[in-house]
Amino acid sequence: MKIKNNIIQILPFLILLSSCYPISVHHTKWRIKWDKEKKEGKEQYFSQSLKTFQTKSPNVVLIVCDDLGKYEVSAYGVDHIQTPHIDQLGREGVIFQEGYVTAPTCAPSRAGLMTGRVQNRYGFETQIMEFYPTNMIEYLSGKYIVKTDDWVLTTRPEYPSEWQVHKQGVPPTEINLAELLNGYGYHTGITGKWHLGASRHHLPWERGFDYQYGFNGAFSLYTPEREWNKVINYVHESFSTRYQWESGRYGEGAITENGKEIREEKYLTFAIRDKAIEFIRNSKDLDNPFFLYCAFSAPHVPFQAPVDYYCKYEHVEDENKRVYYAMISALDDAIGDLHHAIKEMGLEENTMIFLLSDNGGASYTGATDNGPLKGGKLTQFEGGINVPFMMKWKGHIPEGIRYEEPVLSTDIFTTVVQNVGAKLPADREYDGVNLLDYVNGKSDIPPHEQLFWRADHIWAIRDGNYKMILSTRDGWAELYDLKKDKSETINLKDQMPELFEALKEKHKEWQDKNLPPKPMWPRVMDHKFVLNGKEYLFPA
Ligand SMILES: [Ca+2]
Repeated sequence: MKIKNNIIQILPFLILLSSCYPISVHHTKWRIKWDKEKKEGKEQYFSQSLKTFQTKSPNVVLIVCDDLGKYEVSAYGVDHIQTPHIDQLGREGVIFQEGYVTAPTCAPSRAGLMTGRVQNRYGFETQIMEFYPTNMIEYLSGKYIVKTDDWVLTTRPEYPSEWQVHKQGVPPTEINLAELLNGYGYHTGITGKWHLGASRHHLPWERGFDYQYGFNGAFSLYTPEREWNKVINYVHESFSTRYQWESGRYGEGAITENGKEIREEKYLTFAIRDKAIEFIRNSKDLDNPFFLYCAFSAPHVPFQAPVDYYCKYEHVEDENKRVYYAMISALDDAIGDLHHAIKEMGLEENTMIFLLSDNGGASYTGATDNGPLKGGKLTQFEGGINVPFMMKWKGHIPEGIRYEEPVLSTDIFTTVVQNVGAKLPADREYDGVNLLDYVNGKSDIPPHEQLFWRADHIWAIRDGNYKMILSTRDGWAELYDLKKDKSETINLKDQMPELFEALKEKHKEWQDKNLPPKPMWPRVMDHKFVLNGKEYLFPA
C-alpha cells in the first residue's frame, strides 16, 4: 500500500519528465556575435606603423593570485598568516588600500584586467561555462534530484547550443595587453592560468603571447596524482569541488607549454615561478622589452599544499585552514623568488611590477571569511571585489606609501600603455587611469568618480564613500557608507532614499550608455550565502 502511495505521489513528476523529453533547452537568442566595428578598429590599430623603440621601454610583470583575499596578506594587517615577500613588494612601491577588481569571479575579472575595459562592455558578464544542461530531463534532475548543496540552478532553462559554448571567452575583437604590447615589439609570455576562452580564437598563443606555460581553464591540480606523497590534500565535501578533483589535469586542466601538453611533476605554484624566471632570463638580453603575465593558480581549489609548508602550520588545528595557509605561504615564497630574480638580473629600475588577486577569498570553502569584509568570491560585497593590489617601479614611483583612494584593476592596462610609449586604441572606451599621476601626487582628485559592477541580476556601484548593491530579481537593495562601515552592516537605504535612488539611476545610465542589451552567454547557477543572518543568491 505504501509503495503504491509513493508511486502516486511521484507520478506527476514522472509524467512531466517523460513529456519533456527531449524538449530542447537550447535557445537561439544565445548566439554569440562578435562586433564587426571593433574587429575593423582592431585591424586598423595594428596596421599603423606602431612606434619602434629608440631606447628600451620598461618591462612589465603582472602577477595575479587566484582567490587570494586581502586579509590573507599580512601587509593589510593580519597576523594569522605571514606573507613577507608579498609585503616586501608592496613596501618597495605602493600598497593600494582600496584596490578593486571588475568582478568577483575569475574569468570576468581577468577579462577586465587584460583588456583594460570593464568586461560587461563586451558582454562578458559571468564565468565561462564548460557545459549546460542539454535537455529538460537534465535540467529538472539538476534542479530537483542531484544534491547541489548551496549551488542553486537558475529558473529559466534557456541555454546556448553546444557549438556556441566554444565561442565563450574574450572576443577576438578585443585587444588584450599582450596583443597590444606584442604589436609594439614586446616579447610576451604567460605562465599560469588563462581562463579567457579555450577555443582557437581565444588561446594565449593566438592572443598575443610569444611564450605560454600553464593551463587554459579555471583550475588544475597542483600536483598530479602520481606525486601525492609530496603534498597534503584537503578535499571539501562540496558538489563543485568534487568535480575539480575528478577533472585532474585533463582537458582545460592539462599543463601545456606553447600549446603542447607536457608532464609536469613539480608543485604547480613552483613550476609557474620557475617558468616565469626562465622567461625573464631568456628575454632580458633581447633588443626589445618583455611583458610577463604570471598568473598563479594559488590559493584556488583544489587545496593541495607541499608537506614542508603544511608542517609550518602545526599550530592551526583546522585542517582546511592549515592546508590553505600552507598554500599561501608557498605562493608568497614563489613571489619572493620571482621578485629576487628581477633584482638579481639588474632589471629592477626598468621593470614595472603589479600584483593583485583576481577576486576576494572564496569564503564558501570555509578556509577564509575575508576578515572584516562582507561576503567573498562570487559576491559584489567588499569581500568579493576589494583585493590585495600593489605596484612597484623603482625610481619612478614612491616607496613605502599606501594609497587610500579606490583604484580598479583596469587601471593597470592604461598605466602600462601610457608609460611604455604606446597609445590607447581610439575606437573604444577604456576604464582606467594612469596610476603614476596619482601615486606621484600629480593629481589629488580620486582616480574614479564611480565604480560599477554588474552580474546578471546583481547591480553595484561605489560613488565616493557610498556603495549601493541590489538584486533586480530577488528584490533586496542596500546602501552603505564604506568610510564608516567597511563591513557593510548598516543598510542606509531607508534613511537616505534620495541618495539610493540617485545611485540606482546612475547605474542604469551607465548600463544604457555602455553595455550591450544582453551578455554573450547565460549562467547556470546561483550560490546561496547567509550573511549577517540574511540569505542572498549571487550568480556563479
Ligand atoms: Ca579567482
